[in-house]
Amino acid sequence: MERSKLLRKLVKERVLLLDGAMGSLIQKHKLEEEDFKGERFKDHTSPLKGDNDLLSITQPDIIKDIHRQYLEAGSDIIETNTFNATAVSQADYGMEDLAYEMNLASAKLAREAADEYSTPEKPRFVAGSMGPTNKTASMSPDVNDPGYRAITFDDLKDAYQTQVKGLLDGGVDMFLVETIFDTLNAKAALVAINDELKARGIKDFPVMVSVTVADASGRTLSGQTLEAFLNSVSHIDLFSIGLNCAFGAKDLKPYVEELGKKAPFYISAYPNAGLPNQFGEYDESPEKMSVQIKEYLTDGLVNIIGGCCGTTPDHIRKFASLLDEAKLHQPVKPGHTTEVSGLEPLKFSKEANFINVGERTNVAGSRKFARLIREQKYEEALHVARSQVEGGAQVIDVNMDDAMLDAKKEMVTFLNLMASEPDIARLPIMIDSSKWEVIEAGLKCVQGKAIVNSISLKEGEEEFIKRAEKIKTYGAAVVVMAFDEQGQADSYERKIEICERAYKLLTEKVQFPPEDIIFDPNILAIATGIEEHNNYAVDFINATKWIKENLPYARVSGGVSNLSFSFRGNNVVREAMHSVFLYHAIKAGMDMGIVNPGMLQIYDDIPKDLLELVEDVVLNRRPDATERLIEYAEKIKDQKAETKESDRLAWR
Ligand code: THG
Repeated sequence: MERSKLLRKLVKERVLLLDGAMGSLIQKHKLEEEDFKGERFKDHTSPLKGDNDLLSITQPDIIKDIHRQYLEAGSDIIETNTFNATAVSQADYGMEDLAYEMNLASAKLAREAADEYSTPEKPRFVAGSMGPTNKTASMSPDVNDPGYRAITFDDLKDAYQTQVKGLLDGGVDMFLVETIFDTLNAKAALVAINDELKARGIKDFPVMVSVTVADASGRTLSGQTLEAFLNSVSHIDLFSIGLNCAFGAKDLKPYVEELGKKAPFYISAYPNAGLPNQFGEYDESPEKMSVQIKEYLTDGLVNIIGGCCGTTPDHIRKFASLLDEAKLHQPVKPGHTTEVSGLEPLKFSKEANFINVGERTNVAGSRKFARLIREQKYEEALHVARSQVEGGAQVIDVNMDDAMLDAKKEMVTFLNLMASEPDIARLPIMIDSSKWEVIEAGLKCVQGKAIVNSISLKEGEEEFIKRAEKIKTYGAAVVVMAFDEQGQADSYERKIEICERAYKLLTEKVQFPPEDIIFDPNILAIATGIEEHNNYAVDFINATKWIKENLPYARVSGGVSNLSFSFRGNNVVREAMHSVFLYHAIKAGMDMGIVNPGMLQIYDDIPKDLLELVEDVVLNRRPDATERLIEYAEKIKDQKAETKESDRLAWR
């Protein structure tokens, strides 16, 4: 049987046993500088003591012996000695060029050891260990320069891909992306795995991910909650998700439990041997630790169990003796709810009703924001983002498309700056650009699950599919505009025709999760004086209803402020138009809207006379509706208007 199939069969039958720590067993050998260097690197200029991953090349017998000890103890899965075997981490030792070879050698050693012990009754597996590296892609190491990053997504991804190649060539059965402290690093690893498997035409290859929490807040070092993290990596059909390192088994337990309640994957846990003692060492005995591990097993929390820092073959042997009492964890059924994330999760649900996306951080939609970006007043630009959060935005739309700006550079700069503000970074990001390269650059900056705004069939099916595949690989939801080769859909028929075609392509050709598709059937300006525009709002509302009834799990969004462009300068009328429109569109199923969160009036508070005029316009109820609303607008000229009357006339 194919090894991946065998693994999937076994995990349904029993809890699988991982191995324990490698480092503490290496330490017992009291290796010195020359042992690390071996014959081959005796002239290497920088010190190599401590480069444990190098030992797979210079001291292979020691590493293989450790693998054997864990296999002897009963491990079903052993991890390769490659936690730091990337060019990124090896740079500390001047060994970055050796990354591929280290992974190859380590994978071979583990493979050979596993094969020695493998029997038909107890097959043994090798997991390619991929650590987080010593750099973090979504945080700045320099407190005075929060937008700075010591490593880019692309560099990390390339380094991981080299690791993946070595591991695959050496014969691993699965990957284990572990001790994740920054989800963006993990996403780079997952993209590397995806790309390499795809290049080799490998279809079914198990991937395990294991996150670590920084402290009792239960968040990662980069600030994400567990659920936000889960949303960031769930686009991949993972073999398992879980936790390692962090605390001892006792303190890790509630987090393992939480993941198990939410994740549609098998659950793994490999805690440290207790909390560190005064010397920073972990020394919980096998007996003591196994009391906790037993609870994991009997409570049905896990499918894969093992040990991290401080655990030994004796720990693993003890765990092995408990497996018969284990109750298997049953992964939750995958749902079809749309879930995105920043540092915190955001779920589209009945309770959430309607999701507000803040429109103000858009250089094309706000003169003030455009000026701040042009003048590089980022501190103040961040205030714009923050005030939207305070005003009730649940997602932040960021758009840097302006002929005067380097949109890609500004997108990266601003997203990195936002990431350093926990009150803003809480929210998922909507990456808004008409340029694909800007979108892709943005996707490489966010650790959360973002929303791409947008793609469409404007440039044909091939380009559409290519972009959708990329977005799926990065793990984002997507806004799909009702736009095709013929242009923008402005009628009901065109809107639903394009959305249906896009839905089919996405779900059938790309296997894009339908719940991550958000259609935007175009909110266009009404009451412009041009008769053909009069039914635009009605068409949008009807198209929304059709989409929600005919395209399962897909969502509907739109840029609400577009609707009232012809009343620029008159915020009273604009707000009333938005409220009336949303009142009807939400009833028809609209899930989300790009809005000015500070400018939403409550429907019931709209003065009765204005309400009637606005309903006439929005619902296209009478031929003179526009004229009548304009008349009213002239009367109540908004004093606080942001834009001048001359602008309004110019627009007309
Ligand atoms: N669909 C999708 N994305 C979109 C849109 C859409 N992104 C951009 C836009 N449309 C939504 N965002 C805005 C932002 C601001 C305004 C309208 C839409 C707006 N701005 C004021 C104006 O022009 O009068 C600017 C006032 C000022 O300068 O402060 O109305 O439809 N997927």
